[in-house]
Amino acid sequence: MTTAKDYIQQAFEAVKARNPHETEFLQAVEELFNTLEPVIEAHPEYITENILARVAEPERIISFRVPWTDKGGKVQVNRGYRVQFNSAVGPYKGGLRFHPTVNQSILKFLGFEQIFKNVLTGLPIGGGKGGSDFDPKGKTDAEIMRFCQSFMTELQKHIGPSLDVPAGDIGVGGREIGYMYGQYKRLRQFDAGVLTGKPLGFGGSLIRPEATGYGLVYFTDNMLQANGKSFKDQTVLISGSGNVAQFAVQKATELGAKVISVSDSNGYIIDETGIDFDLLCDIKNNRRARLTEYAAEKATATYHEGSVWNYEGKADIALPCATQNEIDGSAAARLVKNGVYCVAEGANMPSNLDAIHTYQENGVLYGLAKAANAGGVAVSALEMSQNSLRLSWTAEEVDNRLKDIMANIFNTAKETAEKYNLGKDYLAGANIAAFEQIADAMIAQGLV
Ligand code: NDP
Ligand code: 2IT
Repeated sequence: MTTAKDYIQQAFEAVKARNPHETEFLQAVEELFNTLEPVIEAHPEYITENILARVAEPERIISFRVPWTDKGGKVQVNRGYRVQFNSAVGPYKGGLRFHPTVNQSILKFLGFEQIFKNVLTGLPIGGGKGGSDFDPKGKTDAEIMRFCQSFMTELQKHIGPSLDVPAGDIGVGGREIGYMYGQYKRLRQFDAGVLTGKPLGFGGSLIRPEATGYGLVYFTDNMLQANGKSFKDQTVLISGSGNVAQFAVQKATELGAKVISVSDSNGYIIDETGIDFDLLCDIKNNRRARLTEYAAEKATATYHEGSVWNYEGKADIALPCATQNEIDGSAAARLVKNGVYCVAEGANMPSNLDAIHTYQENGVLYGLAKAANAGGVAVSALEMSQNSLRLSWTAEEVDNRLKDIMANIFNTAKETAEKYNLGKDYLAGANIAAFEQIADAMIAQGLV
């Protein structure tokens, strides 16, 4: 009889052999598979059903040409994708990323993680992700609009409110969703539920812009409180300065923390008096400018080139909110050395496998991305509900639902870890709980 351990290893080797160059995807699969031995031991049918091979293969990947004209009238071509990974519990759901680094491996890692994140929310949404290697930086509004229109002209053939519901991610916010929604409507019909993260005037939900950052802080607060701590008077490092980072700054500050950093892909700000949320939002959202402007305008702030994870000062809590693999083993060791006892992930897969290992060896409270940043997609699912009901809920109602969902996710991770005698391993707890639900749903639907 194959043991759970042997099965996991064989299944991972097979995924590697099939996707040899997809390093980010393999990393996400390895991280999940590494935690599954106890649940596969408890469910021998997962081996006979070969569920690991099935769950690691996307149901469908769509890849397409996106031609558009730049402001000089020159014809440009980008590549667009949608990875429809798993629909066992609902329509494919997940963001669109516009960034020059986008490729199939990155979208497969994001789509794979989305399956488990989404089921943790307790809402009926499957896993998907998409995007393009288009670089929005420095583009005019009209260029962004033409790109979004061309992208949606193809994508609309493959999505729908009960089929696949995209949203934002890096490089895609309310402006881009608005342009894509407008094009969808011209080609199809008014169908508010086909995209989430829409502006408020045509079906968007209150609290969706805030949801990932707020949800991250709610999750972390639950994790801290379960361990006799809180945000009060804690020094917090945040990376990134986009949608997720901004609202994490705001909510952590509201709960009594002092957030001393934000960053972008060039450098980082340290502001010992606490990051000024209004100034940050004005620079990033209204002026669409760089963080150097923050340091130029705020006397207490300093700007430093490079990664914020090179910072050598003391801190208590780290909330990475920029991008994948921003924290490696040596950065994680630096955090531990400088007093960080809690890391929770607003970004997707910001910690590489060495970094996770370092947290675990040092007893760092670790809130994995799939659990900690699920607030964004959770409120997206609430936006879908409101669109179906043709109603809008108040900010307070959505925020209260978000708080409940994040508390439930933390409790699920905690209780599952306890059930399998894994102590405070919330990574394993969340992975196991999510995987079990997906595996059982797939098996109950026959050979899918
Ligand atoms: P934004 O585009 O609003 O902001 C992205 C931020 O990350 C910017 O500050 C950007 O800096 C920085 N960044 C991007 N790429 C890199 C890089 N290669 N190195 C260093 N910094 C980088 O995106 P979001 O805030 O929406 O997304 C941030 C993270 O959160 C992503 O990992 C995303 O997948 C994840 N996430 C987002 C959700 C959402 O609802 N939006 C939900 C759940 C997770 P610069 O301006 O220099 O590029
Ligand atoms: O990574 C994510 O969860 C998101 N970018 C949000 C996806 C969504 O559908 O709101």
